[in-house]
Amino acid sequence: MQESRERILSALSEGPVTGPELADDLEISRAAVWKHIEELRDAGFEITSTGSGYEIESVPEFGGIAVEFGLEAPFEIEYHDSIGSTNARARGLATEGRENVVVLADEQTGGRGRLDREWSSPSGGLWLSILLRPTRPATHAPVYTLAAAVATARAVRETGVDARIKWPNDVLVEGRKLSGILTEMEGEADRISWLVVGIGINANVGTDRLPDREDVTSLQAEVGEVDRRNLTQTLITEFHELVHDEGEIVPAWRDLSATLDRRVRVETANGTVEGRAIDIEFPGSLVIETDGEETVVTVGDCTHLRASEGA
Ligand code: BT5
Repeated sequence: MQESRERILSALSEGPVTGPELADDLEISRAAVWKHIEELRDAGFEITSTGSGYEIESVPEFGGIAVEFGLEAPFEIEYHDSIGSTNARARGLATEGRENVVVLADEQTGGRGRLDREWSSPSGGLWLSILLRPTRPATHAPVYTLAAAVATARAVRETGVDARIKWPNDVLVEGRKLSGILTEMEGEADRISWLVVGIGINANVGTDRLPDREDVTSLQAEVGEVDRRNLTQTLITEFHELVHDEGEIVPAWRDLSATLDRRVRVETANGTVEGRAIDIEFPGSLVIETDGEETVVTVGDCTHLRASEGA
């Protein structure tokens, strides 16, 4: 966000402030202050102007500036009413050298899951991609998927749903998929160049606009309309805090897991592994026990089996 707009918002968040005071504090002209105020009004902020100064009466329901307003994490938000895919846009920004940007959209027309699967992203959902440049080896990338899953589960739990994480990248409510995560990166073996963590949450969308399957749900279906601005801010802040407190990620994931202690079938490039999921290991591998033998899987599609199913 432009620095002076950010400072205007921060000054306004503390109560009424006059144009001349803002101009003095920010060392910009009164005309520039007025331009920023008009820009905020255009973005949907209701700002009144009284004898005691400008005052924010209401913040828009959603959008880039609305999410940045009061966000306690150092990210710029690039908002689109509609876009092909926020991950594709974030990858584009990465090649321009950008970092610490969140691409956020109300609707995606070409949303993607893993292995280029389609991801339904109707208007009303929460579709975002976080672009980072971590100084870490490429092998650590899966920990960002874990952190995103924990952040997502924590954020949606605040709306009242009992969200749990299915390895490696789904957030479920009573076995139904509410959210999916797609992490993409580029780098050398010893260092990540950029990393894009894409998170999709079926927020204010009816299940009639989602894939026609029993095992899909939305926040609207579970608890009714939610405050997407607040949800987005909580999600980004949780994610930011987790990636800066790495020791917390795996334990937090264990606490919120729907997969541990379950019988699972995991399809990997090297075949199928079936057994009991007994643990998760840094940076994100699942440990499966089959007849007393342990197998560690790093990538794959996981199915939860009923106790009676499988070998
Ligand atoms: C995922 O893939 O779960 C990762 C989804 C990531 C989406 C976000 S949205 C923001 C960012 N921009 C993007 O373009 N992508 C990311 P996967 O585990 O492969 O699951 C995909 C499967 O989930 C599909 O094959 C469908 O069966 C199902 N599916 C599609 N849309 C869904 C939805 N909205 N909710 C639940 N399930 C869905």
